[in-house]
Amino acid sequence: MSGALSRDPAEPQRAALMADALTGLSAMRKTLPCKWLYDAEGTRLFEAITNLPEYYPTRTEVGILEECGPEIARAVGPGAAVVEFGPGDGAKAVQLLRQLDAPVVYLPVDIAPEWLAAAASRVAEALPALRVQPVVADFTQPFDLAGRAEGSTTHLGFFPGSTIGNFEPTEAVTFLRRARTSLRAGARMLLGADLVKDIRVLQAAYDDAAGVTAAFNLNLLARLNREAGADFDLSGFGHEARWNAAASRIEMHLVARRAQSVRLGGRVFRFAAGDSIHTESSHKYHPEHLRALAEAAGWQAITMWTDPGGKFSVWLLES
Ligand code: AVJ
Repeated sequence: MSGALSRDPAEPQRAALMADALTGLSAMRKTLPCKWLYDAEGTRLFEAITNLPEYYPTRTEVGILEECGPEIARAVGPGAAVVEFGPGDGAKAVQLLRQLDAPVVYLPVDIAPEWLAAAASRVAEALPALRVQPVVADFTQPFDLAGRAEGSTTHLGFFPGSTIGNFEPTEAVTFLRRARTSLRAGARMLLGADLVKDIRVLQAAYDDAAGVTAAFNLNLLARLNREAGADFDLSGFGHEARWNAAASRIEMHLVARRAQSVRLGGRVFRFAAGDSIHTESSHKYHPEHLRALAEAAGWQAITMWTDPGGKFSVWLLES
């Protein structure tokens, strides 16, 4: 049955996964886009990562938002429409919205309606008086809020978790510029970004002792087996977290433990022992570099908050 005529809502997703896998595995340096890490199992494993002792970003950012909440609330003022790019489970939105001064509406933006619904209902339950208006859109592209922010005095974009770090720096500028266009003129943006630090801390955060990050990474191959009919032998690949100093980023790789061939979409992909598939980049910024990216996208950095250890940063940008 052709994808276009299929009634299975997962079919276009699968076709896109297949197309990305064929392109990525055919490249000189094999790669798979990190967005495919997040199926139901990947999302569950990522949640587990955020609770690991080695994975500092989530709890550090939550701590900054807690500590600096009143200051953020004063800077934003009353009556905000909060637009979150990729709301996850909505937990960070609840934390932010509770601290703001009388926010009017929460607009989570995501391409996956089922995740949006989960975030929206979590926020609605925690803040029953708030209007919640999910927006199904690819937030890496311009989108239209189409009157959904009515009654608000100001727009606040919210992009926590250092997801900005998963973009190449040039893509990060493009994202920030498009976000500025999608929000109303005079909008603000609250942005979480991980900072450069001791390599050993980074290595441990992306290659934890319990092996949860390894399972998260390897799940991508399991997903290709499940959804794209590939025949990866998971025992043939190992997880590696590599610091790329030139690009200031930690990279996740899946490294072939031995020579092997894998079938996918009627093709055969050969691996020599040690060949890797690059599955994610997580850029770590110096504050000046992040400020320069924001300014290149037309934003002004108003305030940067950080934790006492200087591990993570939260930025308030103004357009
Ligand atoms: C929350 C998507 C930014 O890059 O730190 C965690 C994902 N990858 N461990 C990050 C992730 C490996 C995470 N992001």
